[in-house]
Parts: sequence; C-alpha cells; structure tokens
Amino acid sequence: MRIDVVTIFPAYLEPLGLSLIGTARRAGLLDIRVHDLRDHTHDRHRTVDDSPFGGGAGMVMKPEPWAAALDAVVASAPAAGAVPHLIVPGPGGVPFTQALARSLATEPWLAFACGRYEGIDERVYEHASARMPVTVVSLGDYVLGGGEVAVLAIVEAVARLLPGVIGNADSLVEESHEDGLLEYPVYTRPASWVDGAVVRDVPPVLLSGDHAAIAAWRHEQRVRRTAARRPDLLARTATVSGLGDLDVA
Ligand code: 6GU
Repeated sequence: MRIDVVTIFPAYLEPLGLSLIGTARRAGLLDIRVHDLRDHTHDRHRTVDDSPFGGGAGMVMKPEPWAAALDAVVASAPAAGAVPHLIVPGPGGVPFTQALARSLATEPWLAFACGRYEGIDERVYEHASARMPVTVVSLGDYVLGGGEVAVLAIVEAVARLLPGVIGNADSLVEESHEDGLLEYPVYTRPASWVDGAVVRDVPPVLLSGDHAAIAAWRHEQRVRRTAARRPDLLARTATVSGLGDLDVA
C-alpha cells in the first residue's frame, strides 16, 4: 500500500518509522511518503493560513498551497490515471471504526491531508473531490489540535490489517471491535503473584486445561466487560444477531 501524508509538521509523523509500521516499510509492504505543505508556498514567510472571511476566532488554512500539494501527490501516481483516496482527519468527519479500517485496508493508495488551526478552506475539498475520492474521518467526539495524531492512529489501524504485516493472523480474529464484543482479560506467569501484601491469582479455570470451560469463561468475561464499559456495543450486537436480551447478570 502507498500512503502520502501532507502536513506542516513532518516530524510529527516520525513514529511511522517505528515498530510494526517501520518493519512493514522496510519489508516493502508499505510505501509511506510525508510531504511538507510549506514546500508549496511561494512567499518569504511560507504562509499557510489567514483570517476567516465572515469573522470568528482563529485562522483558516489557505487554499493555494493545499491545491498545489494535493496536485503534486496526484502527479506522482504510480500508473497513469491512478488517484489516492484522500482522507481528511477532522472532528466533523464520519466515525473511524474497525469496519472503516478494514475498508481502507483494501485500497492501494491512501493520502492524508492534515489540517491545523480552525480548518482548511472549504474550496480545497471541492478541488480535491473533482480529482479523487475524499472522506473526512473523525477519531471520536473530542477535538485534537490537528490531523497528525489521527493519521498515526488511522495508519496503524489500517497497516496491521494488511497481509504480511502481522506475523500471527490469529491475533486479528478475537479482538475488540472485530465481532462487537470487547476482549477478555489476559494473564501470564506467575500464576500466583505476590504483589506486596496481596496475593493475586490467575483465574483457576485458565490453569484447568479444560478448553471448553476456558472458552465459556472468556465469552462471559467479554459480555460482562462490554455491558460495563460499552453497553452501546452490546445493544447493537444483540440486535444484529437477533438475540434480543443477552444475559449479562
Ligand atoms: Cl480525526 N482530527 C482532529 N483534528 N480532531 C479530531 C479528530 C480528528 N477526531 C476527533 N477529534
């Protein structure tokens, strides 16, 4: 997969050289290119923002550098006519979910436009939409200072779904948000941990060797945890599976 990121803070994306994603890049599975929006300005101060027409707080990102930067990304297409799917992170977007991550993971080329300040001039969305698919995506109902942290999150969620990026594909199956339930709690050695004045034991069923009992316990833990932390998910799971009331007592 090819990924282009346009930002005024290229250094913000340096973590994309680490861990799973860094390894995937070096293996040739991911081609990530980070671009400085200011390289597409022409004034001495490399200006990317200006005050909003109509008044109001803060600054708005100017359209010309954005159009030039996005045109340059499109002009670098690996094949004639190919365009990226442009993702614009922002609190006003569609929710980023595991389902959207799965969908994006099927695409050959993604581009990200990182806004800062109060946002990007609306005409940039029109310019981009005339050239490529554009989706505004939100991480959740809170406000970040810019799109860079969201790009780190979205790229990590998508990259780990690409074939070959995670060695053990089994680790993708029984995960939170893959089947509508949160994960069960996990434990490792020691089975009995002396934590100062308290002895903390692993639940005995996990040491029993009874695989059916372990599976049943884990399922119950998932349902309880989902009911406690994310009742919205449980309602949706019950609805889609036609189960009606789930016993979460
Ligand atoms: Cl994706 N971007 C920004 N700037 N703020 C956000 C967000 C994204 N998701 C929630 N808040």
